Amino acid sequence: MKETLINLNSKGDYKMIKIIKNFARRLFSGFFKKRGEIKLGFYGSPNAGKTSLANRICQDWLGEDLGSVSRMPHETRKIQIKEDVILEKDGKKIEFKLIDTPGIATKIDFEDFMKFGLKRKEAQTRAKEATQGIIESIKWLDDMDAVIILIDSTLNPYSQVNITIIGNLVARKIPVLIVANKIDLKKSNVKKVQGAFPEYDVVGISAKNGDNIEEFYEGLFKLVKKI
Ligand SMILES: Nc1nc2c(ncn2[C@@H]2O[C@H](COP(=O)(O)OP(=O)(O)OP(=O)(O)O)[C@@H](O)[C@H]2O)c(=O)[nH]1
Ligand SMILES: [Mg+2]
Repeated sequence: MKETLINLNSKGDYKMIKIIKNFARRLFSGFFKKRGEIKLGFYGSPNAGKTSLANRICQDWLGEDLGSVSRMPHETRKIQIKEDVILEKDGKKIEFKLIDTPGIATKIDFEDFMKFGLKRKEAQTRAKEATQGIIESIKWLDDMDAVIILIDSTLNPYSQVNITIIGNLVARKIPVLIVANKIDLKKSNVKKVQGAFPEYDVVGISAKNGDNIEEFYEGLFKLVKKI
């Protein structure tokens, strides 16, 4: 390699070798990384609508679902991934790897699941899996290129979970788009979500009905530019 041609005697030359090495490393890592694929995570509290939004995107662009949705919290208890999701806007194509994560909660009580009709044993199993799921969600944070945070806009946005997720992403310099979901419901208050996180872009949608989904896609393309 070119490095061998450089005289190794002075400190300046060592510096030069380092620069060339770093340049080569960057160049090659760029070649081997799957080009254009953006790892997009869906994060938020249980029941915020992460899987519903991921399903909507997959339906819009692939014609298939990503995962199951339920009224009962902690429906997603394992990371679920959909690769090769290609979105197109204004002639620009972007390839995503969608990563739907288990809802993050500060407390899990198996008896809450029994209120949804689960038997004690089933409820205990779900609680155990949900706890594992939260650990998995947090572990995956580092792997994301960008993150969509889903917030149920009918609830108080100043939750410990939302504040902690956003704080972690800021620390890791991972770009964030906040989606205030469930705008089809009367109690929805998108302004309150925007007020809680004034430095972030907030898009109000209904993942269930598809309301305002075009604005969401615009926000997503804007988010990608921040990576
Ligand atoms: N009214 C309304 N309900 C919604 C909307 N989006 C999701 N839901 C409902 O909210 C519940 C939870 O939706 P999910 O998509 O499973 O939520 P999640 O964030 O993936 O939940 P976990 O997997 O438990 O973390 C389901 O009953 C959905 O039908 C929406 O825009 N409007
Ligand atoms: Mg889910």
